[in-house]
Amino acid sequence: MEITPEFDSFIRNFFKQRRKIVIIPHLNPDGDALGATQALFSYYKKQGHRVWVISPDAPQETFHWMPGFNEIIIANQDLEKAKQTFEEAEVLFCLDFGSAARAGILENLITESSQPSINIDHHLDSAHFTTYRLHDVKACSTCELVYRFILYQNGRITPEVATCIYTGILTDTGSFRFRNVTPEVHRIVAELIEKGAQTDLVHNKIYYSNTVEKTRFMGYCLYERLKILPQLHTAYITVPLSLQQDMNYRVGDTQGLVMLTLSLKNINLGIVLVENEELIRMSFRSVGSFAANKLAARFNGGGHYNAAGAKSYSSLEETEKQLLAVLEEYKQELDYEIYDQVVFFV
Ligand SMILES: [Mn+2]
Repeated sequence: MEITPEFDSFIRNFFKQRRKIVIIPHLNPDGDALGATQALFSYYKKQGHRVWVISPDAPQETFHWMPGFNEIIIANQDLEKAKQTFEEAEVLFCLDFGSAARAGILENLITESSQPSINIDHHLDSAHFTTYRLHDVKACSTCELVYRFILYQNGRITPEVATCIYTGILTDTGSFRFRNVTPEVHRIVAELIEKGAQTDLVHNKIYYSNTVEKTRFMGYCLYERLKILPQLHTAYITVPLSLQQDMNYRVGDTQGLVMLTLSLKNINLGIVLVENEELIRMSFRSVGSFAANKLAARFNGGGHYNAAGAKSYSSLEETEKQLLAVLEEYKQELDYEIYDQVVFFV
């Protein structure tokens, strides 16, 4: 993590006064984005600043227990309030995204703002779009960087902050199983637990709080729609729109499905294609040496080494066909035994 002298002096001076702070996660914020926003929200609020989190769209209910969740301003539901808050703000934080476009409806407000702005992010394809930037692709999560950022300011990690940061690390590392997990990540987690992170609560709220509908929906997908390509060590599921209508689908119900495809023995790559009104969402997860983001890039997407995504504007059938053709090209790269690779991990 590198902090330039300019950024350093900004941090040291700017927050001496009480400030009005706006914090923004990316569209459809995940555990890392919200962990980061709510950690900083909680941290700065405790120091007496006025703080608002403005999300481009509604965060999933899964995260309702996070500190300040009910105060989040949802820009696509109340754009006027979002605009007013932007005008009042003296500094903007953009967390867990690397280009203003990832803030959806807030894109122009960010690019046209005159206040100093700070981006904290760990994505590979991150651009410099703010005044100051804390960017490290080696960080397992934006939450890891927020943690370092708070310590850099000699800030106090409260149980609330620790719990939020833990959430981001947990979700962005696939529960500590991706390649981005270094010994340092576990050291940080040890410190977070010492500071009061509610690890059992977070696990329960995120992974053990499914609705009955979601559970049945996932069960149906696994029973009826799972396809295995043994030669390619790949398992995938396609979820057509009609199925979602039949089964009372709610946004977020396919989350977790892709990890289930990856839970199979001898499967190194798991994929889920979800059709919605305008496009197909593609999720890729890998275990071991296969780079999921390289595959996502073939569909103009991106992400992390073992977790990536893309969008397709072709039909579901066409996208599946394209995917199968592209996968053939990676046949050799996909052909490994995860156990043989373990010792070679760097
Ligand atoms: Mn992240």
